[in-house]
Amino acid sequence: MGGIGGHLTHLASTRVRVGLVGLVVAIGAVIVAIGPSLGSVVELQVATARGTVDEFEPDRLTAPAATRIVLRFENRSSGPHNFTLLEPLTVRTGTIVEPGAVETLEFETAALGSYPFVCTIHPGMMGVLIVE
Ligand SMILES: [Cu+2]
Repeated sequence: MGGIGGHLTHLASTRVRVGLVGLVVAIGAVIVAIGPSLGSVVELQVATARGTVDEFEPDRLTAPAATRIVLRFENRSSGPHNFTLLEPLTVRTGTIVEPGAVETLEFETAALGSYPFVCTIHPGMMGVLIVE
């Protein structure tokens, strides 16, 4: 009796183990899939050019979609500037960021695309955030 019964029990427990491994793999895949919304944060840095040239450095930022962004804006120039993402993001620093000042913005990226940003004080001072 013991021989066949033991063999069947062994088969059953093997099947349970395979099932558990599959479950763990499935849960892992779900965590990877929703990872970006579960606290992963992308840090971006953007500054203004040193001196008197009205430019962002860099003027092209990239970030993944549906991700929490912490963006650090530093005004390295000798005049006031701001960092203003245009609609639909509408994320902005104060209107006047004094020379030497830093402002940190937090927001979430949405759909893929190009999101222009400007300094509202200086026409033509612009850049783009590419969500890819
Ligand atoms: Cu400016």
